[in-house]
Amino acid sequence: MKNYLLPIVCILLFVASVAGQDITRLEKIGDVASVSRNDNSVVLNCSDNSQIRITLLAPDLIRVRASFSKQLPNRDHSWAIDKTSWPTPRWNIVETASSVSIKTDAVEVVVRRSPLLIEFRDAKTGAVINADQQPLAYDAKGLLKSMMFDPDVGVFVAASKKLGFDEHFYGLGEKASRLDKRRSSFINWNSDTPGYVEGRDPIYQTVPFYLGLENGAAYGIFFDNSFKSYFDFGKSSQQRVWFGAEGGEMNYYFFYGPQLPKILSRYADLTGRMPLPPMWALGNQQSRWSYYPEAMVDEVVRQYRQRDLPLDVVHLDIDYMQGYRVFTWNQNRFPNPKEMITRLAQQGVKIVTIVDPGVKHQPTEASASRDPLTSQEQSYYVFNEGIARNYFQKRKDGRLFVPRVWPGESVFVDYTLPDARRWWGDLHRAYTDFGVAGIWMDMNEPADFVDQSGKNQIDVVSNDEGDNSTHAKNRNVFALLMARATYEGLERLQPDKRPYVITRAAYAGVQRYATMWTGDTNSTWDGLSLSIPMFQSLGLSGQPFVGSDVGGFMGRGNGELLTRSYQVSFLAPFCRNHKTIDGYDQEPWRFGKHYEDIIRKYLKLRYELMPFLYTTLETAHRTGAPLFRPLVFNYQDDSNTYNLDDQFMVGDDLLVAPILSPGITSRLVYLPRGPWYDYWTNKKYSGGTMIRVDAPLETVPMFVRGGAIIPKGPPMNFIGEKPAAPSFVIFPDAQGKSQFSLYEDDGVSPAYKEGLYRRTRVQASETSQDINITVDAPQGSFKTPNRILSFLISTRLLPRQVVLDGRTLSKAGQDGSGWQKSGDTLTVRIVDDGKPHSVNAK
Ligand code: MIG
Repeated sequence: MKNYLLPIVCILLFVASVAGQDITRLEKIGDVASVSRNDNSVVLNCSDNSQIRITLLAPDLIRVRASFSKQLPNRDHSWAIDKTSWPTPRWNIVETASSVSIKTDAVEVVVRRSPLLIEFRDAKTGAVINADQQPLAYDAKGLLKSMMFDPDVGVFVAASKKLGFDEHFYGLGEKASRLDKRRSSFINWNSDTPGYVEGRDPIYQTVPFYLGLENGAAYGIFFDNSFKSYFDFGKSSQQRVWFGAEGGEMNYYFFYGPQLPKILSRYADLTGRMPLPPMWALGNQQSRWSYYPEAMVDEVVRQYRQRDLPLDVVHLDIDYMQGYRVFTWNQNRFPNPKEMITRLAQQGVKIVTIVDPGVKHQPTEASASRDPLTSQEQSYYVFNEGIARNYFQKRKDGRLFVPRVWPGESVFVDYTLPDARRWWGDLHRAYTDFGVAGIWMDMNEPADFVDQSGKNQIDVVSNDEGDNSTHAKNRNVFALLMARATYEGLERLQPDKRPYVITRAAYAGVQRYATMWTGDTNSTWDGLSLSIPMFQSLGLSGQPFVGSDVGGFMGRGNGELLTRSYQVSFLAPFCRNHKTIDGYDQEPWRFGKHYEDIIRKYLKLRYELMPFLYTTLETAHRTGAPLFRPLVFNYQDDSNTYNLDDQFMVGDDLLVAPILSPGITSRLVYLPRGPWYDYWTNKKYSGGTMIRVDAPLETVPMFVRGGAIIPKGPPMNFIGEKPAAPSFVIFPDAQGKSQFSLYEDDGVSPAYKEGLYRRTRVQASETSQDINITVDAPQGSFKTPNRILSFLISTRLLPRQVVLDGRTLSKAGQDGSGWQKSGDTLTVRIVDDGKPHSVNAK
């Protein structure tokens, strides 16, 4: 019962506080009094001494920064921004008596002088994309002070935009809400919210970035402000969208598409790209709070292997440590981590350890051994070092800040200090020395058992690049900086390996350092259903590597729920079954063979689709396009997709419509313009319509886009078990054409950044007379050993001959090449020697 009441109370409190914020009563910025310009920006000096700087970063990226009743400060710092210097785009400015027009090749910013209203238009068509509903405003009279987290620190700032009659809203990071955020409002204040349900807000992360879509044209707004922030998409008023924060600057970036992928790509330019994690991060993962001792870990792995279930990673939750002391190991439970990890490695299994920010508060004079296996009961090296170096957070009055978390009384590192970040990163040798492969960061909202609202931390000071600011500003970036410390530490400790970091809390930009999971979900059908819009929204907010505890974290699941849950997560980037300490066991076999057999089918399919998933992951790294995405990302001209969040796409080519309630064995599926092919039966649909399909427990409805070529690999128990030998399954579009560019690299090292990858474009075209397949010369310097590439196409054609590079291909060549027609499927095998090839079958 407890679990249910808490969220309800919170929702009520939340509704009350937002209603209390009538932003129309705030002081509006003055009129434009004068205009000055420099190389890439325009400064509007206002009648009330306020200033607005409009900076043209790219044709489609405009920054708006304002200060109220004072000059813009020189200090301009953000933890989120990755790229600060941009080549000046072509632009011009035209001033009239009533307005100022600033125009790039893509966007025209029209500023009305009085009242000061900013409008963004499409530079080519003149169409208004986004317009102020009232001038930028601030709380000059302190009207909102009573509801603010720290009224002594900030002044509320707000921007308001006209709400389009048919405008849809996406993004905003991790929110327990549906895909389209229209007529909803949200707060950003990183919070530990176990057992959250739909509507609970805020939860763990803050990504103050949203997308608007109306009349087929999309834009984005990133309000880069780490204070407690508010977004209202037409909830408090039908006229208005507004966003604001309890301090800091009015500072936002406007992105113009009109296509969503272009906005996501620009957002990745600005806030950074997700580096490629190791390929095995896409492998199946298993966790539990907590697996110990060592023999238990061995047993889990043994079960996996014996049951022929693929597995790449086992996670160790907080009980591997000595009394929850981070960077230590409990010697009774894990007497020899290195030996255990080596043993598991022989079975293809990697270990990821959890790390919390709370360092046990353990003042002692004695010096402690830095050996993470030596008892730290008398004296704890992490605490001692952090104290000696003055890296822990303090209150304003100079006292050490002592929150309570898992170790009991604890301290937190001031991650805004570069030296402290370096120290924290280097501490991870306690794991990497033993072969730990990745770090799972928890509790970094930061949670504090004394008081989860943050009040206990209100006067905690962070260095913040010399700003010495307090919690009101720093809470939401705490996890981002912890992730940075961890990622950079792993990079230094293991320069030849890609870091793998998972985080619970975050701020915008976190994708540069960490992947994420959605925290403490419920083992319920509602929880499962909610995971889809959450993954989709995260993907639209610059975080492409996402996942949820498969089966749900809290409560008691069942075989059907677990199976359906795998039918969602088998294509999520992060696929990890995890369960709370007192929850019912839910490893894939726990509900009996019937369910286990179905789960096995999906885990195996995930591994077979690995070449496709990995290629899609690399696309996300390079372009910001998420793997797990809503249909609107690819079909934004199709209004049927605008609030579709019970089905999803993976990359451009797979569409999945999972079952999200018990006892259901068929469902409606919307297929956008086609053709589409049923993955299981190959049945062809023309698309642009709703279909009903069967979905017995063993089948998740899944479709392939006509025009795709899906690369598949051999079945594997773990990533890298077998050499890649891609087989390409061809799904022609309406013109009979299809194509794919397969991405490959060594899967583990950062050498891909230096061009050590291989990109192989394959194309196919089918007519009633013949089939042509081409393999282009690969790009990149990664070499694969000679191997067989297979092409599979379902076709009526019964070829009399197949020609490879102008020569007849025998049915079974000695080098493994050949072709065959069996049933409807034509299979052609060619030797991949890294050269271009062409095949004609007729
Ligand atoms: O206060 O480490 O979300 O995955 O198992 C709970 C114990 C702390 C919360 C994480 C969960 C993890 C648990 N942690």
